[in-house]
Amino acid sequence: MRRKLVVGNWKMNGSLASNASLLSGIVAGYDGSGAEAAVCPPAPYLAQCQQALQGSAVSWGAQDVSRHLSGAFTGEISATMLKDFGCRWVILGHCERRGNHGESNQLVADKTVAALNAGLTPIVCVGESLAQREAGQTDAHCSAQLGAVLDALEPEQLEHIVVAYEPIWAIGTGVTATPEMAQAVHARLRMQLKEKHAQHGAQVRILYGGSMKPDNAAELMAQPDIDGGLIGGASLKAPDFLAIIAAG
Ligand code: 3PY
Repeated sequence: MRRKLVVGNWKMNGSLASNASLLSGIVAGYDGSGAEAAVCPPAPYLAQCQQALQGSAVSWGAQDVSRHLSGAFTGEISATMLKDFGCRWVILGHCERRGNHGESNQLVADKTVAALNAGLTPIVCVGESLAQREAGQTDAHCSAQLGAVLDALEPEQLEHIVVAYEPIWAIGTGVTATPEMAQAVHARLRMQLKEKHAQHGAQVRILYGGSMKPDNAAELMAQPDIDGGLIGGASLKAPDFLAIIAAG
C-alpha cells in the first residue's frame, strides 16, 4: 500500500513574508491525515521552513544538491548541509535543471547516491519534451533517465527513492497530461522499477508533475500508478495546495 505524497516545488519563488503566510496557511489546514505533504523552498528559506514546520505534519526538502561531500565547489550545497536543516527530501533532475544547467543522467545519478548516503530521500524527476513525445520516444527517453539512476543503486535502495514523471511540455504551460497518458508512462516506469527489485519496485511512489491543480488532481491521483504529485505554481497558494493534498 503506497501512501499518496504531495510535494510543493516552490522553484525560485517566495520571500520571508510571503513564505510565512503560506506556511502558516498550510499548517493550519493540514492535520496529517490522508496524503503525506511536503514543501521544497529555495535553499535560503530552509531554516524558515524548519522553524515553521518542526512539530507539524508537513515535512520539507530542497530543490537540488551537490554530488560532492564538501570542498571547493563555490555555490553548491551538500546533502549533509541539507540534513542540518532538517530536510527529508531533495528534488533531483527537474527538467529546469537538466535544461538550464545541462544536468546529465549521470550527474543526476551521482546526486541521487549523494542524497541517499546522507539519509535524504531523492525525488528523481524524468520526463520527455514535446518533440520526443511526437517522435514516439517518450518511453525510451524516460527509461534512459531512470535507468541511469537505477544502475547506480543497490536493489534495496529502491525503498528510499521517489520518482516523479514530469512531461516537459506540461511544465509551466498550464497543459496537463491526461490521466490515461500519465498512467501509461507511470506503469512503464513501475515495470522498470520492478525489474530492478520486484518488491521494492512495487513500493516506490511515482508522482506526477506538470500543471497539477485542484481541478485535475483527484482524477490524476485516482490512476493506479500515480502516487501523488510534484506541484509547481499551485503549491504557492495554501488553499490550492491543501485542495490537492485533500484530493490525494
Ligand atoms: C510544475 O508543475 O510546473 C512543476 O515543474 C512541478 O515540479
